[in-house]
This record gives sequence, C-alpha cells and structure tokens, in this order.
Amino acid sequence: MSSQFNFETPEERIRNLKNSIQEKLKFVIGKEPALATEHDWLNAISFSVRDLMVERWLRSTRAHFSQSGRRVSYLSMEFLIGRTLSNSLLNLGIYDDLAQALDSMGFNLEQLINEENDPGLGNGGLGRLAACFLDSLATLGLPARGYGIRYEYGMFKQNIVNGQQAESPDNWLEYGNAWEFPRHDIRYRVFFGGRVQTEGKISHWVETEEILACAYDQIIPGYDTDATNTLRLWSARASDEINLGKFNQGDYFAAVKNKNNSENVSRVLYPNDSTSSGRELRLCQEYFLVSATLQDILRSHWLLYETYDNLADKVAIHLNDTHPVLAIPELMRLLIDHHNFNWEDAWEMTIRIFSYTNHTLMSEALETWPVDMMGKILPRHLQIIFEINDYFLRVVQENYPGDPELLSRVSLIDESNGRRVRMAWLAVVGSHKVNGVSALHSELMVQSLFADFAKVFPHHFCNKTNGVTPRRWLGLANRPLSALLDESIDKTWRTDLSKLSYLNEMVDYPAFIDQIKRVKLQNKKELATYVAENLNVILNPNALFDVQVKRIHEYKRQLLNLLQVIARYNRILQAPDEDWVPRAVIFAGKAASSYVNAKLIIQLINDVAKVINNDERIKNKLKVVFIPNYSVSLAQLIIPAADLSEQISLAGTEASGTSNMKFAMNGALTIGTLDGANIEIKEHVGDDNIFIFGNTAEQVEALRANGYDPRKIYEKDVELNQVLSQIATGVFNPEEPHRYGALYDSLVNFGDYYQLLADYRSYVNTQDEVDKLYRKPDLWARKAALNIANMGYFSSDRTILEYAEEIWEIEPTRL
Ligand code: NBG
Repeated sequence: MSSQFNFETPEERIRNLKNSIQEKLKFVIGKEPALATEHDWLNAISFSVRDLMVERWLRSTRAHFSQSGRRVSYLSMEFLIGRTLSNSLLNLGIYDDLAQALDSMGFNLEQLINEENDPGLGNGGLGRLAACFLDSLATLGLPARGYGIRYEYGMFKQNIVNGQQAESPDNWLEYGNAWEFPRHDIRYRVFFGGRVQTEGKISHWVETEEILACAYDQIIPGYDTDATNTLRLWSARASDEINLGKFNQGDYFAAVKNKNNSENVSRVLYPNDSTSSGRELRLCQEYFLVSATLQDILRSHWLLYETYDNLADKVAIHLNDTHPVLAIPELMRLLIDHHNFNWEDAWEMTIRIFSYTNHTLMSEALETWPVDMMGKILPRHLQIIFEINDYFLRVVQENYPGDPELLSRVSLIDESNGRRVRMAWLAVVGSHKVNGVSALHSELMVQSLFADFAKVFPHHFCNKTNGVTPRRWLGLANRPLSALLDESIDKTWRTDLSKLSYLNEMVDYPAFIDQIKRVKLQNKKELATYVAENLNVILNPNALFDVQVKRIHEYKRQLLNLLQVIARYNRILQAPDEDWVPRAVIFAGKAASSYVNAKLIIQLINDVAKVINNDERIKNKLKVVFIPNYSVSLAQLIIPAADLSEQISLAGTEASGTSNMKFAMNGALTIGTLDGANIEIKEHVGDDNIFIFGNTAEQVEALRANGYDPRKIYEKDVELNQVLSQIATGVFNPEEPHRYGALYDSLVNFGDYYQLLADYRSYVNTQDEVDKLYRKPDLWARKAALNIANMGYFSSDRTILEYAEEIWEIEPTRL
C-alpha cells in the first residue's frame, strides 16, 4: 500500500472513494445519477482513481528532472497498454476497496472494468513489450518516458462473418479517455517536403509544409511505490486551422480539406505485424513521432542546463525497432542546423545517445525507403543520411581495404533494388548498442542480418531477453493464482518474481497440487462461460485447453496446428469409442488486412471448427473455437485458462515471443519448437516440463540449403496425406471446394517455405505425449506448478534492469 493512503482506515477509504465518484459524476461529467450511462459512471470512477495518482506523478516528475541523472526516452510507434482502470487499481492497492465502494452503490466492478475500451495502439508483441517495459520502468523508479502516437483509430476490430475476418474501425476514443491529460501548451511544429538551400557550409530546409504535434500525457504508475512515469503521445493538428482564402470565397469544405489531410498523420495505426508497409503516410507518421519527440527532449534539456554540450551525459534515446530511426538524422539536423554543432561532434553525441532493439530477422519486415520518396518528404534528412553513409564507408574502407563487396553490403543505401535507404543499417551505425530479444535471436542476428556490422563494431551487439510484467500478467489476469501465490509465498512476488522459485519446495505436497488444479479449473470455467455466451459453443472445462493466440502469420504456423487437429478428428472418427483425451483447441488472432493467406487460414479454422463441433459421432471429444477480436483484455482471460501453450513457429523465425512467457507463468505447459525464448523457457523450467519438437534453426537452414522437398513427405506420410487431401478437395467447405487450393499448393507444390511438413510428424507424436501426460492429472499439475515456479527470470523487471545498467546507464530516482 502506497504512503498516500496509509493514514486512512479501510472504511474511510471506501467512503472517500464513493464521495469522489459521486462528485466526478456531477462536476466533471455533469450528470444526475439517474441519467448517467454505464460509460458516464466508468468515466467518473476513472477520474476519481486518476486523482489518486496525480500528486505522486507530479512529485516523481519533479524528482526525475531535479536530480541531474541520465534519463531514457523510449520511442515506439506502438504501445499496447491494455485497459488502465484495473491496472491502476492494482498498482495503487485499492482494487478491493473500490469493489466494495461500488458494491454499496449497486455496481459490479468487474463489469465496469470490462466496459473500458481497450486502447489497441499496437499490433502485437512489439507494442505489448513496450507497455510491459513502461510498467517495469515505473515500478523500478527509473527515470524514463515513453513517446508514441495517439492514433485516433487503433488496431481494427475483427469480426468473423461467415467464417471470414471482417475489419471495422476501432474508435477507441468514442466515450472520451479519462486517463489522458491534453497538454495545450506542449505543441511543436513538424515540417515536411520543401527543399534544401545551401549557403556555404550552412543548410536551410525551406518551403516546407507543417503540421502541429500536440502532446497528450498518460500517467504510468509503478506498483506499490510513489514512482510514476509518463507516456506522452502525439496527436496531429493542422497548423492553419482553416484556409481563410477558401473560407472567404464561401467554399467551406475546401477550406477544411487541408486541415483534414494533415491530421491524417495520427489518424490510424498501420495494422501490419512483422511486415513493413512502405507507404508514404507511414513515413510521415514515423517522422512525426521523431520530430515532436526530439524537440521535446531538447527543450526540456535546455530548460535544465541551458547548454547542449552535456546532452549525451543526460539523455538516452531508445529506438523500439527501426520505426523511429529517423531520430538519428533528425538529431544530427537539429544539432548542426539549429545549434551550431560541427558534424563530428554532433555525430559522436548521437551515437552515445541512441540504442536500438531489433525485433525480427525476417526480410519482409526490414524497413527500407525509396530514396526518391525520402528526398521528397525529408530532403534534408536524406542529405544527412548520405553524409553519414560517406563517413561510415570511409571508416570501413580504411579498416577493410580492398573489399568493395563489403562496402556495398554495409552501405546505408541499397543500390540493387531501386535506390533505397536501409533503416536497420542506419540504426546500427547510429547507435552505441544494438540488442536482440532472446539468446537465439541475438546470436542469429550477428551471424546473419548484421554479420558484416558485427565485424566492424564487435562491441555494439548484445542480448536482452524479453520479459513480461507480473503485475498485469499474473496479478490482474489471474486473481485465483495470485491469491494462491500470496498464501504460499507472500505478496512480494509481484516485485521480485524470483520468489516464485519457493514453489519448487511445494510441488510434492498433494494439497498444493490440488490447489493448482482448482485454480486452473476455475479459470477454464470462466473462459468456457465467455465462449458459450459469445460463440455459442460449449466447452467442457475438464477437456485439455489447447491454445494458440497470436497474430496470424505463416511463420507462426497456425496451419500446422490445424493439420494436427484434422488428423485427430480423423482418428476419433475411426474409433469413436476409444478413450480419447477430450480437447478444446482455441485460436485467436488478427491477420493483416492485406495478408491473403493469413485470412485464408482464419477461414479454414472456422470451416474446420464448424464441421467438427457439429459432428455428433465424435461425442464432444474435440472442439475447435476461433475467438474473434484478440486483444490485451482477451489475452488476460484466455491465457490463465490454458493447459497447453502452442509456440510452434519455425525455428529461427520468432525473435522471442512473449505470450510463451505469460502462458508458462500461468501454469500452462508449452508445446514448442526450439525457437526464440522457448529455448530459454526450456532451460528454466527443465526439459521434463516442456514438450519440444521439430527441427532446430540449424537443421532448418541445412534443409533449405540442401533442397527441401515437401512433396516427398506428403507422399509418404499416410495420415498427413489424408489431411492435406481433405483441405485440397473441400471436405470442410463443400459449398466452394477449391477455396483452400492456394494453402494446399503453398505446402505441397510451392516449397512449403515455413517447413510445416518437415516438422509435422514430430509435432503429432509430441501431441500424443501431451495426451498421455494429461491422463495423469496430478503429474500434469505438478509439471504446471514447476513451470510457474521457474519463470521468475521472465519478469520484465529483470529485462529492464539489464537495459538500465548495460545500455542506458540510468539509475533509479530518489523520491
Ligand atoms: C516481434 C517478434 C516477437 C517478439 C516481439 C517483441 C515485431 C517486428 N517483432 O517474436 O516477432 O516477441 O517482437 O520483441 O513485431
């Protein structure tokens, strides 16, 4: 419990909360209780809870700025923070008090919590990681600020219509946002277009267009501490509100058109996960974030020190993937063109300030921008990028003379493919540290993508294995398990997750194992209720809940899972009276709207589900559900209910994964490949408590190099052959039998790029092992408990401490 409330008795606290909510309804919302909607009440409650955070927020912010330590700014195009009310209650320690206060007013807290729109300002793992990091930074009292974009529309809403994904806009701000503070005084001009005019050595960027960036701040409270941080999101405004000339001519619509165009910059999040969209508006968004943020950082630095000479001592800027990498030439531009630094000094400072995380090795995700496009939108930056390139290539040339191939490989400009700026290269050259997100990924990163750079800058590269915040992913998502942990350990696991290891001593007590089983069953019942109410499918809570939730992507291999489901269905049909382990196979996840195969996979899952769920011959031994509109909130419901966590990407493709951590922490066993963080999870939970199958990253490469022929496997494996033929001939969709021809071809005829068939047999055999173990509920629960006990390492607090010490060189603020 934080200091602010220590003086109140619980009764006083509850009474004060009630009074505050009633006041907010009246004076902030302006409504009578009798006329207030649920959203009005939710807003009134949110304002009351927010009030309890403001003082410590102001105090923390003051402390961060008054102590002359280094601070980090975390730049990310995505922050998938999830709902705020429940998280604030947890961090303030007033969850139960508010529940009681509301109860006495005739409301149910859980129900109101679920009314909050879940801000979908991110695609998947990358955005959610940023949110976990903010939580850890605040909880650890580290001086940090998140910077992002306040998209008016977040990730699209996914509906399933006739089995297919249908997208609709996510108007998450429709009822207002009680958590944000609009900063009418913090706005910056962001320039685009124009041309560069040179006078001697001085460059001027002229004839530009401009947009205003307006700040909206959200409090990020730490857990059980007065420390809080800020997430600052930028919203675009037109700088000339309306075109007066046109307005005076009576053409009102033309007059506001310009305004609407410029505000498009923060209108909508690009819904691509692990792929680059390469569109002009996206480039504008990236620059918009970067320009506003750097102006903000420089302004607050100047207010404190009235010099920029010490900038690199005081400022660390972290680039979450390449999306904000324009910050590097932007800082150079500001230092050189506006603050009179010479090129070399500016460059040295820039490198000391920046660090960069790479989140994927897949080539389709690597951002490159056509030189022409960048020259049109950001001519001065393009010029600076060329200068950086010249400087860097000179250094390489001096150190590795006579290797023109090397020079063209490391050049920031790709000359082979039109002319394009390689943003990942720019990030590496302009940062003092570059990290990957799991041990395997970091190793592959220096062996493949950045191999040349690892030679040139051997000390730049490091690993920071991802983590997740135990506050949201255990404390909020799994209240039954949290209560059991409080009882079995004490409450401190929330800030020191290594305490979970105490459970290693308890797994031999049958009473403890019974509790683990009880908690899981309770969570499964809750999910089953949701599925029954929303999808009209009845799941047996005693069935094995087998879950794969994540973005739909071929490399994540949801289709491999589905092949196995169909094979299982065929087996049950052949011997319906055998003693099958009942399974509920649960999928969720969005497909990028332009990703045809991913959308087909969703449709196939739904087609298969319809047939299986309605086939009485299999006597409910198998159910398949696709839960629409996956989100942080749904993850909080689904993950604690899982028995089995599917982490089955092709080895070498999933940089880390983070849901794998959330599942294991919540007592699911993993079935997975030796990919991303799965490998480290295996090391922590022990080989006997995880199901590993399939080829290693090395074997995958070898297979690719030596000529992989999926057709051979297809012809040899009878069971697999049957499954693929069923898909090809439309057994699950007789109304349009060729619907999945493209999926079938991609596997059998077009090379099976993600090697599903190569891993198929090993996967199915491992699934048989899963069934065998599930028949021994005590043994299963013991292994689940061992998973929970040994996941302490995967707290984002551990990750963030490593970043703080080894990359950012920042220390906690004293409050
Ligand atoms: C994703 C990876 C995940 C990883 C998250 C967070 C991108 C570009 N990368 O494996 O695919 O867990 O980043 O690091 O979204």
